[in-house]
Amino acid sequence: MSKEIESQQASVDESGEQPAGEVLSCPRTRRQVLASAVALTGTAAGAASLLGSRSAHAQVAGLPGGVNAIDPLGEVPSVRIPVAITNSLDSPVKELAFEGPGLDGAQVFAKLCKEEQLAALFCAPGNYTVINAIAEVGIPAFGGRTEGGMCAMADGFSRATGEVVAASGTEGPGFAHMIMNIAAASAARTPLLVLASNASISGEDNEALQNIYQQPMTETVRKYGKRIIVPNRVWEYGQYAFRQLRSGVPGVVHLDFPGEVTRERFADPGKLACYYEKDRYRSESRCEPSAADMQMAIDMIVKAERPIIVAGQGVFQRQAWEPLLAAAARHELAIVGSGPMRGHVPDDHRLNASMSHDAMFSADLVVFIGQYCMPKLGEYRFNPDAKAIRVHPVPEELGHNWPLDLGIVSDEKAFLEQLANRLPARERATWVAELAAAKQKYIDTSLDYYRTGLKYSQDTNTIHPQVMAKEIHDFLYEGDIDPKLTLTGWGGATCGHAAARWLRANRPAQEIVCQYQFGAMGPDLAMVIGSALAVQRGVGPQAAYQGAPALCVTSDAGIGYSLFELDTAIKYKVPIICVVFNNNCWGMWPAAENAPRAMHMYLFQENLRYDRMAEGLGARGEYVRTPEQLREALKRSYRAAETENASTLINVQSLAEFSSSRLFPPAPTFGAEPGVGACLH
Ligand SMILES: Cc1ncc(C[n+]2csc(CCOP(=O)(O)OP(=O)(O)O)c2C)c(N)n1
Ligand SMILES: [Mg+2]
Repeated sequence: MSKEIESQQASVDESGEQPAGEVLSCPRTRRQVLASAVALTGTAAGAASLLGSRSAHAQVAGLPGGVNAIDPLGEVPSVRIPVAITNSLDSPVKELAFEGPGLDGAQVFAKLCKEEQLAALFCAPGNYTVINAIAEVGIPAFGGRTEGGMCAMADGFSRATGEVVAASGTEGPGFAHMIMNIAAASAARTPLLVLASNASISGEDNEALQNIYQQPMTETVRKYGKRIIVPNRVWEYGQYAFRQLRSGVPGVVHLDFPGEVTRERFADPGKLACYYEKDRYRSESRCEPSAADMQMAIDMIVKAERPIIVAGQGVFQRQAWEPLLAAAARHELAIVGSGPMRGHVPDDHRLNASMSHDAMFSADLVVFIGQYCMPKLGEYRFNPDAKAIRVHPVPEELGHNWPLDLGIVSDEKAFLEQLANRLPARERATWVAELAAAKQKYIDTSLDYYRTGLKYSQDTNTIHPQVMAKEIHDFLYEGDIDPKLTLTGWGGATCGHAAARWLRANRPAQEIVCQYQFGAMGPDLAMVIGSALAVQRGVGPQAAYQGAPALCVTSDAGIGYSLFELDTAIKYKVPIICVVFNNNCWGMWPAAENAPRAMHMYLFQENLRYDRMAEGLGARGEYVRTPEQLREALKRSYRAAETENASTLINVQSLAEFSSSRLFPPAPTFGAEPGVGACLH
């Protein structure tokens, strides 16, 4: 047995949770599996029929909790979900009680997570005692292909719901694989609980397997972190974690659980430090605006000619879109949303300025509410001389990056409720007309880009990114489908610019901005699968759209990071349509135009078949080179998603050259911010 497997087996054995042999033994040959099946069925006739039969599928006793089909030799079995997975998902929830043998440290922590209503856990195996305990208490738990992918999935679930989620990986390699997506979650202020370990305190500093100093690795991308070293403080540190996750501006919390902590048993909760309930270790109290601040804000808004509210992520996080829309309607305020999810300011709302970039510059008052990630002057399309109010739950943030005329410490919802109640009714016909005209201009410009792209498509027999994005737009929002129904997410550079211009968010968290602020290529598909799992379960703002398919636009570079999570989507029956913009390259290749010996580093083999790779993972594959083919593929994929929970990868064959503004103008650029196309703040 290898050293690694030996040590992993030891840790699972020690937890007393899981019969190690079946699960962890090395993969067996087909004949060995059959032979053990024979041993279990106990007859030679059974052996002959299993080994020789070409008839109906037989069964073999296999993994605990599942009896799996076994195929006749000579046939290539199809990809399928084993019974062991279905049975495992249907297994009863474990009630945790200190009576009897007591609870181990991992179970104590799982108990706290359950009481805190942790929305979901995403992991690749490792940190075994902790992930097992969390799954066993009935918290929705998902296992997938890479720790990085599962971390992005957790982030996606949270971006779609605002809920606290967890991502876990094994100490060392599993944790290290998560780091890009932990940083992406941190940039997006996702309430993400990162859990890691499977190592021991006793193994520190002596070259033990997989031991690295993990806490310093998240130092700059987290709100709070701790390697728990005193076993009876496991409940207490759970409190620290959730106090941080559920207060103020959310962020990443990172806890490490060495074996000494997870294995310790507690039959008496009195032995645990600070063992008391959540209403005593944290508070739901929220800060109201002071009367003077509120009055000053109202006076400034009433006095302004062209006021605009930037409804940041905090408005989504506090589910404050109703008072926002009420305040806007009452006083005819322009509203624009910002953050890693879109739709808390609906794109189809008459006062929505998300496409009115040309009018934004004439706003004379900007009210930032819950803007977690603050732009600098000039990074948003507002006149630097416009007056600025900022409403934020954390006082230290006020004045950061953007000079203010009024800073207000307040909960976003509390402020908006007061605003909706106290603003006088008012019409601002000129301002509303300016917003509408600017929106029309944006749409006309987009259509110009599309027409240019269509010509390029016809000239090259490939699909230009603007054409891809417009086809998706028409299919999701202009056809038979309810334009509020489908959750989307997008990434990639050349394709991302185009997708961002054409995707719409007509209700809260209908669109996920996968690369928000951090700009990582690659988490897109995994992140959208996580969001789609929230839709599948109808969590939070996704409740009215439960079961709807989700659509991801990603790139050929991006899919390299996430493709295998299609296996995870299919395993959990979550219907995804993944559109891969295949331009045979990293779209930044123009950066090497003057460096001939560097160019190869930017390019892939041409005409790779991501659709076929997806088929190998059990998904449907579609290959398209014309807008008509894309239209038909979208229809087929959506139908399969709706009727069979099937996932599809659509390989949109394009050209590297479209990333060059010299060869195929205009230049692909991200849109002005804030609003549609925003991904930086
Ligand atoms: C993980 C990661 N690696 C590298 C980069 C730098 N980068 C930004 S855009 C880009 C090209 C992206 O190519 P692709 O994702 O295929 O999108 P395309 O432009 O081809 O549509 C690169 C390399 C990045 N942002 N993130
Ligand atoms: Mg590319």
